[in-house]
Amino acid sequence: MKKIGIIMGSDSDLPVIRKATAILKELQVPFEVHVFSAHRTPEQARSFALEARANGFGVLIAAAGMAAHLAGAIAANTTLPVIGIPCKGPVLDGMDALLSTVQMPSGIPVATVGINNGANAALLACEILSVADAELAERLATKRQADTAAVLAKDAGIAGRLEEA
Ligand code: RP5
Repeated sequence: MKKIGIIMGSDSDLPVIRKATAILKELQVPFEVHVFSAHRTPEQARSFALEARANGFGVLIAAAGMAAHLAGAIAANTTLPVIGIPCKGPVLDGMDALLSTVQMPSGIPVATVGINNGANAALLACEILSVADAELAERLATKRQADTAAVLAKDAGIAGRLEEA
């Protein structure tokens, strides 16, 4: 199976990445995690992207905050699908990173998930890999059913919880 590459701009982005790695572990998808910055370690970020396809990766996830150029910089150096996670920063609540990540020029796409949404980044990466992997597609379908059942259980219990309060 192809690996998923996860790059974060700083180790301060780790709480967001943990949401992604938890899902990849649950779905038994191999992954590798790195700290590379578009600004602080641009050469390492570039090399990783240039070599990613040859190194067995199928999808890349890039998470960064503030002036979040990481996903775009990775996408500029590979034709693998790149998913960007804008991370919430201390000043503009992640809107800075969201716009920096999503507003890519035509020709260099970055599939951008919501602010801090590591879970959706992992799920989308798995969905992309599942196009060529029937077993992963089955695990995704099973997870979707379980997630639906969990919400239905909340529906069944909500009236009782209102009574408790
Ligand atoms: C970005 O700047 C990183 O992705 C992180 O979200 C933000 C702050 O980084 P640190 O100053 O915490 O290392 O490049």
